[in-house]
Amino acid sequence: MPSPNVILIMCDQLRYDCLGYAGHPLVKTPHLDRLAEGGVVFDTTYCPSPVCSPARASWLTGTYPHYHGQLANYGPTRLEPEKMAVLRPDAVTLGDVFSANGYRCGIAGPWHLGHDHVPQHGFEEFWRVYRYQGESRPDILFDYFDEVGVPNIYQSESGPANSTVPIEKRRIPEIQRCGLQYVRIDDPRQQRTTWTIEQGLEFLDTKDDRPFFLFLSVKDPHPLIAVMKEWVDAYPLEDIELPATFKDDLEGRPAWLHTESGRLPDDVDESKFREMVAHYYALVTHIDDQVGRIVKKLQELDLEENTILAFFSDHGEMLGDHQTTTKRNFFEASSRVPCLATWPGGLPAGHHVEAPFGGVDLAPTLLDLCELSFGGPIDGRSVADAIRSGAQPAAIPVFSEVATSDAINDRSPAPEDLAARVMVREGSWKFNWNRSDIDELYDLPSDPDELHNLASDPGQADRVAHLRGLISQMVQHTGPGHYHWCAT
Ligand SMILES: [Ca+2]
Repeated sequence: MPSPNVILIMCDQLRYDCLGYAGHPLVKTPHLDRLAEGGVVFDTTYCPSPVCSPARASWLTGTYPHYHGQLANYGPTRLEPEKMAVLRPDAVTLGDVFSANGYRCGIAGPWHLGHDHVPQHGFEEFWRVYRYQGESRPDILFDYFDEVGVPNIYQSESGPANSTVPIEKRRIPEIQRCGLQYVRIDDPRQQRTTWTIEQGLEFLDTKDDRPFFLFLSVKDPHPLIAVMKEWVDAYPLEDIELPATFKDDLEGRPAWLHTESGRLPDDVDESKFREMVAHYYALVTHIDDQVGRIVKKLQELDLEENTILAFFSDHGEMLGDHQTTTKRNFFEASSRVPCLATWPGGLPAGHHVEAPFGGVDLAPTLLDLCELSFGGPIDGRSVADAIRSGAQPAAIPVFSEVATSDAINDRSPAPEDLAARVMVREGSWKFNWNRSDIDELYDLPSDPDELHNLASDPGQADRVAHLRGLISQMVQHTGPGHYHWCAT
């Protein structure tokens, strides 16, 4: 059989449980449900870092942030090396490996790893990256909005004064406080995921003799949550339940969680919040609909049988869990993500991998399925052999690392902020080692809502020591970098 094609669809801020196949009682994702039935679902996947750029760099390199070195979010004003906000130039990504092995590579959507306007890392031939960082022009997506004459809903308030969209239609002040802006749009051409998918369709339509690697970087359902009314109407507000931990006072948990920007005020307007959730669900359904267009195109071009399609999210979304929105913590909603892979010609249908799966494991697994490898040190491991035969890979600990919000958003280049927290999940246990705050230990089967922090329980001292040891080993495997504080 010729080398398989690979399509990577990476969403941004999609919760692990907001999918039909994951058992959500409301969210409609018929196309993804069909993919799950026809492929391999990694039921318990953790992102390598619960924030954008560090996570993306990890998914693409199979390495944790301490090794790839992108510890903060990229932004055009964050180019100094000490801010650690740009992917190391010598980092080896999936694009580099596929390109070096004769694949035609293409990317559409945000790159978000540094110098977004410069084609790089194997994607030079088809680089349809919009900047996402707001004001920089030219921007391929913003130029498209101008070209077709639709209002640019993604233009931020500080953008050009000639924007045709009134500010009140771009941002909803009450919810902006909570970090999750939402708005309805009237014209489907205003939607950025639609545009990204259309670039992907063009890439597929121009296929040549080479195998291909297509990376579709879907910026949704990250705010701004902009979605057509028809999808929102599918989610009546009276059906939407607030999470069980919506009023969590965080007693016994680290102090930093109280002051995060996603922390909801005690008097949050619950009906407005439900409205935001309805828009989030609606946008997930829109993403699903767009994934369906890619699948249909593969069928039309007779490419489905020998194309590996992986779908996942860079990190999750709290969506009100623990009185919080967005991410940057290790609670399940923030650190767990959906992840599935289909390949009708090479992977079994309906196979569920139950053991925890690390975000750094996906890239080496995809390469292995194509009989390729990174050829250098990485943190992840391939589970290709197990999933090809419908078996369960051996359970190993999985990790996640994150900086403080100050470091992520450019206010602090201090190493103690850039490398602040590490999570390990082993078996039923989750341990969070917080550099400058109390640690956390949760037994997930008996405490799925992560309300009872057992880290200071004397009866758990041996377990805590063991889990710290796992983290120490992990960061030393590829060198601890700024995470030297947990290397001993
Ligand atoms: Ca993100």
